[in-house]
Amino acid sequence: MRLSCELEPATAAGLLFSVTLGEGRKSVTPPMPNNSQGTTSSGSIPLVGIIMGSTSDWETMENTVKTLEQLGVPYETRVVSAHRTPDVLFEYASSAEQRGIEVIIAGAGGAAHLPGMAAAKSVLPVLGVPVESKALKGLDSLLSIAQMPGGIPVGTLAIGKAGAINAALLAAAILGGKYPNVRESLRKFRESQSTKVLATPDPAKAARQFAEVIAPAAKPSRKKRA
Ligand code: RP5
Repeated sequence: MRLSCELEPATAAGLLFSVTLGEGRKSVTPPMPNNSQGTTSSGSIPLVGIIMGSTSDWETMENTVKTLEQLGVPYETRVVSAHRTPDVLFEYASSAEQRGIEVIIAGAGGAAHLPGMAAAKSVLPVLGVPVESKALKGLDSLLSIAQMPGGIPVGTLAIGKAGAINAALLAAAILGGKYPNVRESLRKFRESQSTKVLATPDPAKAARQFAEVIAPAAKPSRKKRA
């Protein structure tokens, strides 16, 4: 059986990821308005492949995208389900390296096999983001992703938003060894984060200032009736 994948030309909805199985052809529709290559410098080849098990993971994985955008790291996004579209997963993971992807970030929830299976089909570093599940609050996702048997590692991040942000930062740290501009972006990100924390050393004082000075000044003044 022939199995290949290709990117369709851009459409209004973004790029479609197509899978060819033998003579048949199946297009997987985008999960979100811009399910596509996202870059800050247009035309850049994606270095990070962000995959997720379902469109319902987007709320979490959007944080990975936002963080990579802040750092100026080109990425692409796809819904690739280990359980519902296993052939797409195999094709995506096994072709990622030759397409120029250098790090895969995989977010999934529940019995989350996506990161582990992606890691099994590629020698690229795979970072797993456990998406918070309804039933077990993401503990199931965390254990499914972290407890890989020896031999196939998945770098596992925290559950939910924090993990999604950190996956992007860790991907940037990995890429920083090869791309000095990415390392510099990461350094600036850290500096700006420290500056923000140092700007509010005493939250009690800041809250008092807000209540006494800023909030009253922001209130619309009431006009007196004649
Ligand atoms: C996993 O199942 C996905 O990663 C998602 O977190 C979870 C639930 O998927 P939906 O039923 O919301 O599509 O494969």
